[in-house]
Amino acid sequence: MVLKSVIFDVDGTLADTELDGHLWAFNHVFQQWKLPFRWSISLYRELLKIPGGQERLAYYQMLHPERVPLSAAQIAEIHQVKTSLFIQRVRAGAIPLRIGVRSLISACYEQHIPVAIATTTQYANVEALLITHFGPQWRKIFPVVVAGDHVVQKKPHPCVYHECLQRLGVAPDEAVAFEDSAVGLMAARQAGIPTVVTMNIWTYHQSFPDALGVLTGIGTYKNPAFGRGPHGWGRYCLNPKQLEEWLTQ
Ligand code: XBP
Ligand code: MG
Repeated sequence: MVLKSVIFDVDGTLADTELDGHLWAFNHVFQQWKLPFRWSISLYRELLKIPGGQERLAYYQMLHPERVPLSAAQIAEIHQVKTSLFIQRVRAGAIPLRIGVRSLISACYEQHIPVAIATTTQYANVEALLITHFGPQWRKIFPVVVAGDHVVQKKPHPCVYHECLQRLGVAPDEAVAFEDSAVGLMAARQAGIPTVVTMNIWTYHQSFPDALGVLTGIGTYKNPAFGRGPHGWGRYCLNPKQLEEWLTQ
């Protein structure tokens, strides 16, 4: 099987955006709006089960209406402010790429393997992250970006991945997806795409059925990732050749 594309999830996969990005921005805007609560790390871990930041805040309001005396329009406004704070944070360089991401993406670009993005977050957040880390020419490296505000249904619905495959012009089994969460894995697998999970502090406890591999990251030669690939447990530094071998299992 030939590897014709690699599709990356963003939050938790391309970069650890949740703690120092989204959670920081949410608590910042709650303070600005003088709301009587902050989201702790343990609470946010629970709330992350709800895909979509705006949906997440609406869910929290449903649980605690007395704390969140806001209309749907105000929740949407808060989410917009959160997004602009997140973008400021990203542009200030506060959100690095995860280990191994840049080297894998560079290898794909050199080998003319298109890299796509399939994410629940807003397009503006993705654009800020890619401009910051790949410069103004980022669209040459990422010819396809499908974000949460481009689709009607967010993950675990597979439509971001269906849209990616359609724009890339590749079949599901000619691509490999990278995800960090069970929700994201479900979306990619429902689209039929072989998927590698690079888990993190928010998702290590989740189960990842039907994943091509479950690793601590993508890894580099100096800092290999650990986990389970198709051949079993080991240390890995994933590259396009390795992914193509995994596809032909
Ligand atoms: C993760 C999400 C997003 C982010 C917050 O997206 O569920 O909602 O947590 O971003 P993915 P927004 O892992 O698919 O990249 O507030 O823009 O939704
Ligand atoms: Mg994710």
